[in-house]
Formats: sequence, C-alpha cells, structure tokens
Amino acid sequence: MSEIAKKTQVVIVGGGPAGSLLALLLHQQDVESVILELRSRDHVLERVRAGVIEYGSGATLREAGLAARMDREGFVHEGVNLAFSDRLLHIDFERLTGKHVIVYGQTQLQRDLYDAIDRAGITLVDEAEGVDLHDVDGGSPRVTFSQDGAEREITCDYIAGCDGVHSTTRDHIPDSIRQTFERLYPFVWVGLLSETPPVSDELIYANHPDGFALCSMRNENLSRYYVQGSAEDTTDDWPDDRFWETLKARLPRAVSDRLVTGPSVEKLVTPLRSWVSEPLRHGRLFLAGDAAHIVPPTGAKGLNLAISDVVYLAEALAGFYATGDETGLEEYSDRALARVWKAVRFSWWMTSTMHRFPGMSNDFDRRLQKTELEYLFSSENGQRSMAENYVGLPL
Ligand code: RFL
Ligand code: PHB
Repeated sequence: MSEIAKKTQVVIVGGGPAGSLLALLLHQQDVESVILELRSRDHVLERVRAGVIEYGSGATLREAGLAARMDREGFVHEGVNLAFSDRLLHIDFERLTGKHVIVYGQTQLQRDLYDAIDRAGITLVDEAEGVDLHDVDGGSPRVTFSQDGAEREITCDYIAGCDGVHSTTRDHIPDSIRQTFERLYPFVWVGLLSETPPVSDELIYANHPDGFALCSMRNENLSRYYVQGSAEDTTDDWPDDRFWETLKARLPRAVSDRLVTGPSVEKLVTPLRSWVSEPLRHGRLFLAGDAAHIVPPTGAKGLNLAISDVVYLAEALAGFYATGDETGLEEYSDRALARVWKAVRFSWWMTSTMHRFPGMSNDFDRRLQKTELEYLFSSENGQRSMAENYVGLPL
C-alpha cells in the first residue's frame, strides 16, 4: 500500500464480513472510509467459517450488487431437516414463510467483498498492526497503527469497530457504561470439511442421546459436518475415523447408510457461547458484528447479524452525512440490539434443544427437550416459528 490517506470520514477496524460490507455500503452512499485489517489478505480469504445466508442478507447483498457469484454458485435451500429418535422432520421454509436461505461459504462471500472493494478503489490496509484509537469521545478521533514498520495516523469523524471476537476497539467503551451478558455451553463443535458429496441436499440438524450432529455442505463435492464434542477437546482428540464413526452413529439409519466419508481437508474445534456487549456506541465509536456479540453457530446467525448491524450502521452514517441529522446514529445501538437479541434467543433455543447437556441423562431437562422436539414434530405453528427465525427476521 503506497498512499494511505491521513484523513477520512470513517475508519473501519477489521476487514471481515462486517468491516468489508460496511465500507462498500458507505461507498455506495458517497461516504469515504479506510479499512484497517490486522491479518494478511490470504489469511482472511482462507478462513473457513459460516455457510448459511438468511433470505434478507441475500437480498441486501443483491441490492448492493454483491450477489452475482452467490446467485450463480450458492445453493437455495427451501428447508432444513431435524433428526430425532431416528425420525426426520422436514421444515419447509418456502411453504411456511415464502422464504429460503442460501448455502454459500463465508470464504466465498469474503472473496466477493474484497473483489468489490478493489473495484471500488476503497483503501484496505492489510497487516495493520497495533491499531489504537484516540479521542473516541471527543471531537476529533484519530486512529494510529503501524504497517511495514512505519507508524501511521488517520484522523476521521467516526470509527467502526468491526474487529471480531477478540476486539480491542470494544475496550474503548468505558466499564462504567458497558454491560455484558453471557451464557457458556459446556461442549464444543468439532467441524470437518471433506471432498465428498454431501449426504443430503438440505441441512440436517440431529439431536441424538450421545450428542448433536450437523450435516452441511459447500458444493456438490465438498461437505461440511459437525459433531458435538466435550468442552476440553482439541482437534487431536478427533482423528478422522473417530469423527466419521461418531457422525454416523448420531444420524438416522436411512441417512447414515448414504454417508460418503473421506479424508478431512480441514478440521476445527469451536466453543459455543452466547455473549452480548452493550451499548454498541460510545462517542464516535460504533461496534458491529462479532466485536459486539457472539452466538453459538447452531442457528447460523453470526454472519447474518454482522450483515444486519452494518446495514443499520451504514444507513445511520449515510443519513448523517446527507442531512446532518444525528438521529440515526443515536438510534443505531438500540435498533441493532433489538434484532441481535432475537437471534441470541433463537440460537440459544436451537442449542438448548439440539444438544446433549452433561448430566442430562434422564432428568427433567431431557424430558423437556424431548417434549420440545415432539411438539415441533407435531405442530405446524411450532415449525413456522422455527422457519421464520431460521430464514431470518426482517431487517
Ligand atoms: P470476523 O469475521 O471475525 O472479522 C473480524 C476481522 O477483524 C480483524 N481484526 C483486526 N483488524 C485490525 N486490528 C485489530 N486489532 C484486529 N483484530 C481483529 C480480524 O483479522 C478479522 O478479519 O468478524 P465479523 O466481520 O463481525 O463477522 C462475523 C462472522 O465471521 C461470524 O459471526 C460467523 O462466521 C459465525 N458463524 C456463522 N454465522 C452465520 O451467519 N451462519 C453460519 O452458518 C455460521 N457458521 C460461524 C459458523 C462461525 C464458526 N466459527 C469458526 C466460530 C460456523 C463456525 C464453525
Ligand atoms: C456450515 O455450513 O458451516 C454451518 C451451517 C449451519 C450452521 C452452522 C454452520 O448452523
């Protein structure tokens, strides 16, 4: 990067989906920004993460002209399946809500966003180290960082903290006004990617007495599977053979008989937690995406919340620059959090309903979980509520 502006309207810390999309939405509304990303471009583009794009997220990307490849290569899923007691329940999104989701890897979406950033000529500084914020609650905020050993400074009007779960921008919200809300779940997900045909053309979420399992996919020859593991597990505890055996045992027979296994091309262990930091604004700093909230992956909501946050934030910032009216900026935190908490609720519900909790052998909680699933299997209204949340509540 040869020339980095010394002044811009918005400095965006973090070039993940939240930061990248925010820069693009601002650019389309004539607001200038600079993105500072800690990691290398290759690193950001290679991270394997989310897979499910809500109906409204898809529409947002389409309206912003960012969905050409997603619409070509993504897979429209008109429903999902829940497995329980060797039975499979198909939740028909199209029939119940008239909407669908798109299965499209976050890896691909990130590439689409970076390509669009390059085309738009937005400055994205890779490997920006030691990013620090100054005068966040004063009139002239500054962001300092180093790149290739050179110290840099950018002055700006506003700062967007889109720096993910380990956010440091968040630390600039004083403890005296910050509240956090947390629920830890006593297990992990072990995820495996394999170059094999997916076992099903729609996702399968399985509740089994031994633990949860999920069958997902990236394309016709790339499958993504997850199984619930113990809280202290690492990938070393999950050689491929153990993973496949566990997955098979947790799926209904009719599904496991069809499962094609193969060597893993990627494997991860991810803890599950629900966590929200409030408020999302302090002075001239705004938080968005994982920097402000984490949900367990069971509801497939994290990336989608990053998208809805930045839609609201871009609207508020662009509104301010167009009219000088700060109402949108003042309302951003409450507006975004209202939607965030609904996804926190849904992800908590799916996690609680679909996993085995240690110590839950035959007790009250297990009975309730069984009853929750029996209700869902028998009630179209229950299924409609699940479908409505899964395809995504309106923005
Ligand atoms: P990201 O993607 O973590 O990006 C943050 C960026 O900030 C950079 N950064 C810094 N940059 C500058 N200075 C610093 N000091 C910095 N510190 C960090 C980082 O390098 C990074 O590039 O957060 P963002 O943009 O908020 O996006 C959030 C999503 O990535 C996340 O919520 C989803 O991946 C969650 N998630 C899922 N979400 C869905 O909507 N649907 C899914 O199906 C889904 N499945 C998943 C998931 C997450 C998973 N894992 C690995 C936790 C499945 C899994 C297994
Ligand atoms: C994925 O494909 O990685 C995936 C799908 C659904 C989830 C979580 C992850 O709920």
